Amino acid sequence: MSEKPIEVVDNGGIVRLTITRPKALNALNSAVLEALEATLLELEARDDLRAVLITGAGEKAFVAGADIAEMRDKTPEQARAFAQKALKTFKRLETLPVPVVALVNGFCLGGGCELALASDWAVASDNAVFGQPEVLLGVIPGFGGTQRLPRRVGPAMALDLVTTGRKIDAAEALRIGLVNQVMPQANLEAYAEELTKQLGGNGPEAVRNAKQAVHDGQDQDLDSALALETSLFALGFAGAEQKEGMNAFLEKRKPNF
Ligand code: CO8
Repeated sequence: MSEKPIEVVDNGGIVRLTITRPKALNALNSAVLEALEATLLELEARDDLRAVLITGAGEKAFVAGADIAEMRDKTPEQARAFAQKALKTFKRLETLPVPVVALVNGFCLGGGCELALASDWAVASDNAVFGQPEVLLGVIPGFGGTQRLPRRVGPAMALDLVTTGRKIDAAEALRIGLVNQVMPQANLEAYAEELTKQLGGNGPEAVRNAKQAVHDGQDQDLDSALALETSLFALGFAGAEQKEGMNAFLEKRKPNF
């Protein structure tokens, strides 16, 4: 591979990550996963990070899945290690303390769909194609699809997608809640960049706490999750953001976070 597997563009804490393997439709092989993890480790250590956009190079694919050529000859132990490598990396992405937007510019299949599911937002071109086609390869999703997909779209639709392996278009992905927004490819870049900038301009403490409440709350019973929300809500009153946000409202001006 001549290109760097992950291209990083940093615009004052608004970071764009591009998976750069267009000849293989950005399929996730070990090199890509390792580069993504190393990049996320660097991002985690920064205190000026405000938002992340993740996409795939080229106009055809976001990510067309885990690399089938690399997986074909794996033993069960090697397959487990490969899946664990991806799960660890996707978890890092999911738990970044800033909003993560997936810009889905084409095929978003298997591990690609699972990568979008580990992002907070997904915006897609109207020609994007989604699916968890692993059963058609004789396996099941291994990068979180059987767990994050039902959490996003509900168990009935998740079972449909993972057991049929059928592909769905962007309109259906929007209807079932897999993506937040769909638009023509020509408008997508500008929209996703603006959205990421806008999300990055919100108060970072409030955004971090909101993200944690939603993610951590989903795996708890309702009472525990509501208690978590109360703790994070109250925590907000300990920081400068709450004072600035509420003062700005009362003074009829924009807050400066
Ligand atoms: N892995 C490796 N190479 C790929 C992949 C992939 N997932 N997808 C596409 N490519 C390669 C093709 O082999 C081809 O390479 P070459 O030019 O050298 O022949 C190149 O990208 C272009 O692809 P196509 O010629 O196939 O392009 P088309 O426009 O004809 O078709 C498709 C596009 C429909 C996206 C087609 O490429 C396709 O079906 N790809 C595979 C989609 C898929 O099944 N994805 C799921 C993979 S499995 C997975 O992600 C689950 C992970 C579970 C983890 C388990 C841990 C071990």
